[in-house]
Amino acid sequence: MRTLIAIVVALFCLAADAGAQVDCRAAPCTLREAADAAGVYVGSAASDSLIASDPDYGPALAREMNSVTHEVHLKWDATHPAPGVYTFDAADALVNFAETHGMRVRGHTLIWEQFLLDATPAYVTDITDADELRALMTEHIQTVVGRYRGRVETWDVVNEPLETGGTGLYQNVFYELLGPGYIAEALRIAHEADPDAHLIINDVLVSNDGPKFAALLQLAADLLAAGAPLHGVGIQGHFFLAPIPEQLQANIEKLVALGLSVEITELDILLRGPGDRAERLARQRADYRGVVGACMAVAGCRGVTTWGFTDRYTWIDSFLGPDFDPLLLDESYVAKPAYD
Ligand code: 9MR
Repeated sequence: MRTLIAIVVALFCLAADAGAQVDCRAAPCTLREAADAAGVYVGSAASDSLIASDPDYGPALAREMNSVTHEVHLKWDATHPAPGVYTFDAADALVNFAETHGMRVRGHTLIWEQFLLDATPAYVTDITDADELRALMTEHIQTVVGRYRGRVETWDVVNEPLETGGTGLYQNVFYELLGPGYIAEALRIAHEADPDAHLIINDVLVSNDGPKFAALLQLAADLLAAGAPLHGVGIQGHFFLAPIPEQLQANIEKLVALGLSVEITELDILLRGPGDRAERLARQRADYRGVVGACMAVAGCRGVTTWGFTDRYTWIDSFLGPDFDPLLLDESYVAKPAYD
């Protein structure tokens, strides 16, 4: 009898422990623990090759994040570099890592074609026939989404559908040959390939109340009115200029009012402006707080993904130069003020 009671007590304690929640106000916790406790995603762009080459990278990623996004290896030029040729080793490696560590995967991205910076190979942009492009787009989305059916939770189906500095649809090869309906078509193909996947469009420079946000809101409303399977919108959040727009929360609310989810998908905030490093770090901290606070204030905002997590590896180094240190951990994986 005593043994039976001991077993029952032990089982009760185990169950109670499994259900215990971290209280991050009572004691320091990781970002991931804080996000788990709040029921939101905190994620990062990441690379399988850095997991392999830097022994500190993978453990820090899994410790701090409950979500991950391939920075380059799910893009068209990586998965489908030539007609009929698919390469998934690098993409698979990060998906496997995420599954091993219980992390969500955001699939970035199926369609992204722009003049300056994109991921679409020339064999696609050189196409001049609409039927040929439609068939190729269909094959690409079916193959990539189908491969990760049930494993990639969210897809950035079309990345940056709007002109970077304008309000019209970006006049890329998909728009030119298939017309503005290419976005709804891409969403439908992705939905067929994985009916449970969360499908979003994702754009940049849409955090203030300028005309580009109005265009994004209209695009989302038009897609819903057309019956397209659009479930959410990503606000990238590459912030080059201070301060963080005060309208961010209102923009999130307007998208949520359409019945869509929102997530901040590519956050990085440059160290910039006057003052010494400590002052700039404090400003960066306030700006991170502003963005995360805007998301957390709206129930339909699912979480925040930063575009990298350590200043050791950031695309800003090659885009703008070194020392902008836009992320949450420094080059030695030590938490910066913004981490709080
Ligand atoms: O950070 C990414 C960089 O390493 C790649 O070379 C580049 C092209 O694939 O894409 C960068 O990520 C972009 C993202 O996919 C879409 N929004 C803008 C990001 C920064 O350019």
